[in-house]
Amino acid sequence: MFLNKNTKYVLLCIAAVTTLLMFNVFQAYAAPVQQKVPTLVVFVHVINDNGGAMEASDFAVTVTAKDPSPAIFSGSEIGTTVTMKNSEYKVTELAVKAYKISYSPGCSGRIKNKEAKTCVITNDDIAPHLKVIKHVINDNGGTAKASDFGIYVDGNNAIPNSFQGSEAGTDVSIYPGWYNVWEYGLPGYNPSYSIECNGEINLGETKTCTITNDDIPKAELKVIKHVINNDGGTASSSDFTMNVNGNSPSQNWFPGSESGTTVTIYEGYYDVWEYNLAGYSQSNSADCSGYISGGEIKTCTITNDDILPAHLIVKKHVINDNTGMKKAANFTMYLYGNNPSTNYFSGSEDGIDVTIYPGWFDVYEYGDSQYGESFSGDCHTNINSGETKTCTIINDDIY
Ligand SMILES: [Ca+2]
Ligand SMILES: [Ca+2]
Ligand SMILES: [Ca+2]
Ligand SMILES: [Ca+2]
Repeated sequence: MFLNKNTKYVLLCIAAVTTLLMFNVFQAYAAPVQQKVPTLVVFVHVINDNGGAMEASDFAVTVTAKDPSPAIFSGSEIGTTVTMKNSEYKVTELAVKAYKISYSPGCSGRIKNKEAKTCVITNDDIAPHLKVIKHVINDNGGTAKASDFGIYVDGNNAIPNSFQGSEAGTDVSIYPGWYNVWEYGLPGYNPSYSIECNGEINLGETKTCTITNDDIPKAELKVIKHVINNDGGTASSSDFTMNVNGNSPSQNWFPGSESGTTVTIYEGYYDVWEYNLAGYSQSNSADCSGYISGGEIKTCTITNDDILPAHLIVKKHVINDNTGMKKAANFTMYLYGNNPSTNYFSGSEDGIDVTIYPGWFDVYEYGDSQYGESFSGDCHTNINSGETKTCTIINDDIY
């Protein structure tokens, strides 16, 4: 191989530089330069076990020391390495709403050269807190207690979400978001909800819901059933069944009573009914329907007066002057009217006396094709109390 002088020199130089570089690389791996400045690794840890959504990078960290680098930075769960000079140091985090900050011991103190320390900042989300108070006012004779009311909380992971009311209040843990507190009311109590019984609750917030139930004064309704039997009637007051409709009456079906039956009832519209009996007229006093206020006392009297019945004489007259052979009893009579004593019977030349109550009536018969049929007297008309009317149906044989 032939090399001139210049070429040899260049190769020598390359070899020298290469050797130097290799030596340096080897040095770098084999014996790194000893750490001289103090180092601090800052970990920012976030616990979101109550519905929080912040991340480590949402927290700003400041390091106070001599020449810290970096001095201000966003938090990191994997840690941020900060160098500084031999000095007192302190790590602080900018407070974030609804997170509780805690610092590990390494977050402040003194750091010397060659020292490496660790600081852990923990940020725990603060659960929203809902307090539910049940308040009962019994200033009108009510006897219910707070615990008689069942309370329910609709919301984000509310615990407990159903419980008995308490005057001292019940603490409910809940995640942030919309919520609503409600109860099963009791009859006789007016509920009212405070403003914080529904709405939105945020991390770290405390809200108080008070449900107040005020007893409603009751009213009294006296129901008197009066029966007048001056026309042969025999029913007594207890033969009539009374019915009270309204706001939770203490009883709504009961037998009538001349001395009266007292029904307690809550404020509101009401009415009193009865099952009337045939043969009695019915009249209700003014307070048998309307509106009753708390504390009011009203009396309803339903009077039933026996009605003097009427008499309807139904006669059947048969004329057999051709070849007819039938008698009155061969014809069947029937009638429609107000509660007649009979409505289906055999014809009679003497007449059948039917007791009937006032009102419209109609008398008919089952005819016969051999006989013509005519009505005389009162067979389709009105009858009054105590009146007597006669209806005659005449049948004349045709052939
Ligand atoms: Ca938490
Ligand atoms: Ca009250
Ligand atoms: Ca009468
Ligand atoms: Ca004839």
